[in-house]
Amino acid sequence: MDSRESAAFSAETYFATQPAPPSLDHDRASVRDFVLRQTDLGNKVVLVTSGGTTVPLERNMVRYLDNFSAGTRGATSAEYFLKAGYAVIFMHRQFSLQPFSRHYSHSTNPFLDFLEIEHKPSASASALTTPEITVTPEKRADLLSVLTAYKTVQREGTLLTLSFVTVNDYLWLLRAVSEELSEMRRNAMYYLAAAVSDFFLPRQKMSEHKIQSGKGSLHIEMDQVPKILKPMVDEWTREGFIVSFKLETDPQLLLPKCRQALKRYGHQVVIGNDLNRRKFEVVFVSTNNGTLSESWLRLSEDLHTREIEEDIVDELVRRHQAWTNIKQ
Ligand code: 9Z3
Repeated sequence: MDSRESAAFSAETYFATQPAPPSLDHDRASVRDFVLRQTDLGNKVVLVTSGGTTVPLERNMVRYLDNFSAGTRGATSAEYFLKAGYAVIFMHRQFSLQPFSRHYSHSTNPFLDFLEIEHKPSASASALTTPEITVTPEKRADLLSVLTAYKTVQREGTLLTLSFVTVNDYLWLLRAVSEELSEMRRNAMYYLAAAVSDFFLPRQKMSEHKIQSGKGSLHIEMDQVPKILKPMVDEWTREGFIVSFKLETDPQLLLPKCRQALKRYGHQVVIGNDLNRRKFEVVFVSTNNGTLSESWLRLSEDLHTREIEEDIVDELVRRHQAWTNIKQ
């Protein structure tokens, strides 16, 4: 696909021409209530975005382009933020991994595989035995720890889950959530781990029905998705602590692209990750009194049972604390 000729939409033009998702008002209201409640409780709030966005090619969608992301980074980080005492707005791609349930993903650790059926003898000797469900002994400790954390979060009401599918859903929802969360000023953090499409097909150019295959090869010209971090920093978030992720596959490009993003948008941290090394190595790029600072965070070989998100979140909680201590 050739990106040289694609038009650049400003955020303003984007929102003036592309339709809002039907659930937007409902989602905005739930964020407003959540923010009010967390403010009363004195909790800091982090918005975690997670999973990839899609770009539909037809209005009655049969085909779409997708951005790679299982949602591991976002779901895992959300758990560590909750553990650190934050309330979390978890904005994720529908059906991607979620905090807590991610441990029992259907493909890697299907929960049916660690449940057992036990036949307990019934009170009367003549009656049939009653089947009961139990957990395989070697899985009990892990399940108990995940379940305890999950139930605590449910009881305390510190997790709000919202979902998106298309890049259009994502952009509208991100703006609405940011505007609501900006009420918390410096007590809000924005952790943008979702993998967001760079190109999209505006509604006005989309075919109404399924694109037919009879005409040979398919040529689609896509427009550029507006650089949403700009209005996010300048207009929507009012002093919030903003962390974006940069994903590259060419290691030579990673640091230059992180620096460029930080310079262009002026937010607090860019975390760079290489697609193939992202589970054990990331780089934090930020500015310190106007000077660029870069620090690598790596899991050592012997710590492969540890999750790198634990260290990422520790570092961000520390930096966010320093950020909230700055008096304006
Ligand atoms: C990331 O870089 C995430 O860390 C991953 C996580 C998508 C690599 P998984 O969910 O993967 O654990 O499988 N997210 C940001 C990707 C992105 O689209 N960044 C934009 C860019 O690189 C800037 S916002 O241009």
